[in-house]
Amino acid sequence: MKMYQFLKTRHHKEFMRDIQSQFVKNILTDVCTNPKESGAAFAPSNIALCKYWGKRNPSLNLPVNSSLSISLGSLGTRTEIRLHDTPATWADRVYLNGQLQPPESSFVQRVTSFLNLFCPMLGNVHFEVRTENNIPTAAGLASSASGFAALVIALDDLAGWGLDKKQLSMLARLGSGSASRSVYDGFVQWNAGSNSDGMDSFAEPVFKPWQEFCIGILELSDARKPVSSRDGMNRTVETSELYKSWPQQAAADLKTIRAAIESQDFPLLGKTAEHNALSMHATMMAAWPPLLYLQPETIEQIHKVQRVRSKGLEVYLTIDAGPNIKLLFLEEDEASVASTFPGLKTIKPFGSC
Ligand code: 2P0
Repeated sequence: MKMYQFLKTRHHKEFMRDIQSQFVKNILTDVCTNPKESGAAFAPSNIALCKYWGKRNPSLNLPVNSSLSISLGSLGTRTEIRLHDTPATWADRVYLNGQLQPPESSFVQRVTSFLNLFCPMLGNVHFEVRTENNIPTAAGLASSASGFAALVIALDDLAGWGLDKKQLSMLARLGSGSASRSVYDGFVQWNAGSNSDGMDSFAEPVFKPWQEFCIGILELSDARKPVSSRDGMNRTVETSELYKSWPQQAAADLKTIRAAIESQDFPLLGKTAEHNALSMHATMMAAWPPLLYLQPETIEQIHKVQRVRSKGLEVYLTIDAGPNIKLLFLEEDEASVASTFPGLKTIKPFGSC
């Protein structure tokens, strides 16, 4: 059995829970719990310019490579959480955008199994979670990133732990790797770390605002992706010969993107981010069974971006594990980019949306 298949077995899930519970205990060792009735938080969504692709430890969501993202300002998830002490028949209730979700749905299962990791500190309780996403639907923006970040920060608010951002980032990471970056605004670097206990794998802010920086969301398809990012990256690590060169390239790209942010060198940032995203897709296509998230419309738009760039429009692209494209450009080109790509939704991470 391949490792990515083994990761789905009950045996592995139980093993994973033990490791995650221990990790949560380690973080909360010297912390006092002082719960109130409810807690609330907002966390932004984020888009990686240097992608996270591949785990060195799937139980603790420890990545193979460090990554760097940009948070999307006021686009993200707002979550409110309440405690209910028993009755035993009561189950956790999870609302998404005002709708009570079926307990057997994968969304509820993921949220409740994450929250259950914290039950030893909170007693025999049930949770009521109300979560609202204002991310454009079907835009291919990872709602698990802002979702788990908002959930952890709301839980900290409810429990009165007073955790710092580094601890919040590590706990959000347990829910979803990219969530570790969503505890901050602006440019954010998630350090892969090298320790097996996961205590050195957390995100940090880059502290370099760039007012003119724009992101354009090009929605091309709202089809549900056939393979989740999680399964896709595990399969890539396991079966893609091309993946062997990925960690080295990602490390070099991260360094270049950091330098481009420092010097506000937009062409350098743009071309490195585009190269990084397309290289990640190359590792996926070389997996077996192959992972092809790009649709015909995606390929068409990649050609278009290259064509308009060759005519002098400074626009670059990045793509996550899906068919939609995110354009990168500066405010001075906003009008030209918008007229070239009809239907584009522009986000200014350092300004107003
Ligand atoms: C990223 N992605 O850096 C990369 C680029 C998708 C492509 O992080 O298994 O949902 O929960 O840690 O965070 C999506 O993966 O995966 C992702 P898990 P996650 O944004």
